[in-house]
Amino acid sequence: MKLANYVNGKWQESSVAEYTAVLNPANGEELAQVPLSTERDVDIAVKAAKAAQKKWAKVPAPKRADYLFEIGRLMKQKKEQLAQVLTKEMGKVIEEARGEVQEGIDMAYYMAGEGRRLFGETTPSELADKFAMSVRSPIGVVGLITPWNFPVAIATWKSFPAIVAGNTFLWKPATETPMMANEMAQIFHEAKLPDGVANIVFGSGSEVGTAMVEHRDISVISFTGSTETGRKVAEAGGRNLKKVSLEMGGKNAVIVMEDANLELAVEGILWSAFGTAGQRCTACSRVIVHKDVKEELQNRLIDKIKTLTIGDGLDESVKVGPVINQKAIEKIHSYIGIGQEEGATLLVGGNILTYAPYNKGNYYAPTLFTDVAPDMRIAQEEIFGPVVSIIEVADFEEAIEVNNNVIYGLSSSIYTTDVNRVFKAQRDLDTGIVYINAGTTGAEIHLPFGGTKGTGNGHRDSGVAALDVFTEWKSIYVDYSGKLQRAQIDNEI
Ligand code: UN1
Repeated sequence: MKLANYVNGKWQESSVAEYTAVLNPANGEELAQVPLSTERDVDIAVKAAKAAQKKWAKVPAPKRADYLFEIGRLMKQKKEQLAQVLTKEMGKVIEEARGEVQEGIDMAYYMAGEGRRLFGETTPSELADKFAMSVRSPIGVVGLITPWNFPVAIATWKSFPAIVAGNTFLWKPATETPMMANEMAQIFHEAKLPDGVANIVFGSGSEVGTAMVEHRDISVISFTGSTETGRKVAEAGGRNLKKVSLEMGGKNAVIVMEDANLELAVEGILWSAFGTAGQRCTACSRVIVHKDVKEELQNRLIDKIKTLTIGDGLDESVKVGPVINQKAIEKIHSYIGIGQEEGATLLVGGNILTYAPYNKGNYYAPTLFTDVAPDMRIAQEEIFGPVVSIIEVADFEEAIEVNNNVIYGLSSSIYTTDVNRVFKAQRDLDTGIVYINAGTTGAEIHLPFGGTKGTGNGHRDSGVAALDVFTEWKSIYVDYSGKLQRAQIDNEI
């Protein structure tokens, strides 16, 4: 199957006939061919999006929302089909794929509701017979650049608020997961979204992504991906005076205090560290544990990790699927040597699964390190795979300090039964998302999603906060006094 860009309501071949293969990470099977489009394709799509936006902005927001209700309904109807495609192309286990599609459905209905809110403010004017209010205005054409690890959910976090607010978009999905984007194109089409509102151009970050960031008619770039690429996007976006919203890496920790329910903590760590084979921005890659329970927690984790079933995510009994590609395998594996050289102790895993039936896919054994010092590279750098480091601490204060002592600030978690510690932790953990007695993953779509420090640049996906990325505030003053009234001058009593 050769995929085609979706531009102005039609599937259009890229202007250059260069393609790359989309491979199933579970078994290496070729699933599709994705075009490597060019700057010219971006330009054509932006022209269509720009023309469509003028009309789209005039459609009343509750009407725009009706399309989202329909998109949500279609996603729900096709949930199983979408989940199957997602597992095949990305590798996450089918139960999680269903969860991810559900995240998209939730976002559709939630943002559709915003069509009847999009609240601004009315406020008294300082002058008599004058009215003041603020409204959210659409910005224009927005550019969305999304990663392969959540190929549908993250795209919905960005595209749905964008369109309900009256923008049109150009979306560049990751080349590893274009089939999900193609499924979404079909849904946009079936929902009869007006031509040019949703546009998808496939291709590389260096060609298509760069063309988007440099394009004068794209006003906003919303990007989720690596810190390295995010920095380039921010630099180019800054030069071009674009609003740039970035969602990047994480080095998320679960803190386990001596008074924690250990059984619960073990479950939370396993789920958030090895779910999606550790390939979530929110995945737990550090466990910060109080010295009194370290041994016990460690032993329980070792036992449980050994029971995790690894394999093709389409098999319902599998808990850990493959990682995305061979490059990821190499990166993950390189950290095993780095950790051991720095003096960490490898407890479980640390190997590529090279024997049948794993030899056809990209499988990495769930891995646990202990005696990790907080400043070791395995405790500081994002590995993006099923690798966890145990760090021992003496008390609560040290646990918070270790948690915060990384360049990232996405998600954190603490297991404790002490209510005073709970409130101190939720105040002092320097991350955009904090969990109490739950692992580091599992964000819900109606709350802001994003992080502090090197994780982002102050914006948020999801929740009402997403609307701030895709709207401009407009302040409106209506003077009905019939005379000149000068603010700050004619308002003395
Ligand atoms: C991501 O890893 O980039 O909270 C997104 C979670 C999911 C979203 C993760 N709802 O883990």
